[in-house]
Formats: sequence, C-alpha cells, structure tokens
Amino acid sequence: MITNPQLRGDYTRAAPDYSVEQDWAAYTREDHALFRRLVERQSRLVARYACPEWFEAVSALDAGREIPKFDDINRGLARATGWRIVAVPGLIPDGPFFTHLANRRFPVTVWLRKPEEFDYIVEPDVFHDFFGHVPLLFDPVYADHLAEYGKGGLKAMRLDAITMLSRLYWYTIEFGLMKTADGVRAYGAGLLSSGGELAYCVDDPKPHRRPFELERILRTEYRIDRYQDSYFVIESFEQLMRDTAPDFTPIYARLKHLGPFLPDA
Ligand code: HBI
Ligand code: FE
Repeated sequence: MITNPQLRGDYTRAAPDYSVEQDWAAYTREDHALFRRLVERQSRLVARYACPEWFEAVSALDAGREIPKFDDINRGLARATGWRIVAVPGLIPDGPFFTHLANRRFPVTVWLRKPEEFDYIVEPDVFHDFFGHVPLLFDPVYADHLAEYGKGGLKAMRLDAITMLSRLYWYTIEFGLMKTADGVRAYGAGLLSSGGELAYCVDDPKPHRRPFELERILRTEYRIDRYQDSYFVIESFEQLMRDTAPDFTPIYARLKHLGPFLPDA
C-alpha cells in the first residue's frame, strides 16, 4: 500500500493491483462543470496543436459534457484495440503500473483537480489521464507500443533500469511531438492536457526539438515542474514502434556507464 501521505487519492480501498471503483455518483455538479470547462479550453487548442491521430481517436470518444463513466468507455475501447481503462486512486507503484500496461489496462485516476488548479496540477487527475492518454488508446499502433512499453517496464525493473526507461515514457507518451506536413504537432498526454504547454511546445522557439533517438532519450533527464526544455519528434507511431522494438538489455548495459544529459543539453 502506498504510504507517502502527500498523494491525494484514497488508497485505503484499493485492490492489490491498485484498482478502485470509479464511484461515478460521487462526482458533484461542480466536478462535472469543471471537467467540461477543461475540455472546452483544450478543445479550442487541440484543433491547432494536436496530431491528426489524436483527432481521429477522440472522435471515437464521447468526451466532453461530463466526467465519463469508465465502463461506458471500455466497451468501445475494448472493441477498438483490446485496451480497457481501470480506475485507480492516483499514481501507483511501477510494478502494478507496468503490469496493467502489459495487459492492455490503462490506469486512470478517479479524482478531478480543484478549480484553483485549472491551469496546473502536479499529480495526474482524471482530466489529464482521460483527455490526454485515453484517446490514443484507440489508435492501434500506439496501443501496441504502449503494451510493449509495459512489458519493457517489467523487464527494466528486473534490470534496475527504470530511471532510463521512464525517460522514454516521459519524452513520448507524456511529452512527445510528431512531425506532420504542417509542422510538429503534440501527441503527448502532458501536452494535450496542458493549457499553456500545448501551444508552447509547437510555437515557442526556446525549447530544443530533436528527432527521436532512443539512446539520447534514455540518457536525457527531465523536470516535472516546468515546461520542457527539450522535445523529441517522431515521424509516426510506426516509427516509435519500430525504434523501440529491439531488446533494451544491451543498450542499458552500455548506457549505464555514460552520464545523463541535462534536460536543456
Ligand atoms: N501511475 N496512475 C499512474 N499513472 C502514471 O502515469 C504512472 C504511474 N506510476 C508510475 C509512472 N507513471 C511512471 O513513473 C512510470 O513510467 C515509470
Ligand atoms: Fe500521464
């Protein structure tokens, strides 16, 4: 059981795999109104800044008026890619997290941020997870990659290489950019759910934007409390799948002795 008190969720009723009931009836009218405002704010931005694949995927979702019932989403999602979302109290330990991903279950936090956290929140809430992560679970290639990432996470734990592997998640699933004919577009959940960073990651000349390079990513540190200094750009989800297919064991062994890069290197 997670003991660090600063996590907000209620972990007391979590199962051994950290899943909980969503308890949809417990959401207040204010929760649903705040969720709707968050969707409306991001919807004005995603037209300009999200990658096309996210758009296609989100059309399969009935996201918007209120906090979704996870069971309703799971019927369509399971048909599309065999994935399901599972309700969790918030961040969960790496073992359960990777086990869920490896079994095509995406952990989605059940609680919603407070109104004063409209613009920024540290821990992932149901809006970050649902609006940022869930739509791309409908994309078959992305969905296959994420399941492989989960299996890779369990292996990385055995090899004590979690620090390196979590950078791959960070610079793709959370903050990844994709090249399109009209320029770079966001596919990372941390970008798609952010009121400010979604425009910044595409428009601002300040951050580095580098082509996806696995070994560079595995060595590049990241900050969780500010806009990214560097983004990595993939050509497509097919490329992400292909470039992360090899066995990382020899890569970890080689990189382990090389120092990390700072985020803005
Ligand atoms: N738990 N619920 C939840 N959501 C995450 O995105 C998450 C997590 N636990 C660990 C984690 N992410 C990352 O640290 C792993 O990629 C290592
Ligand atoms: Fe996330």
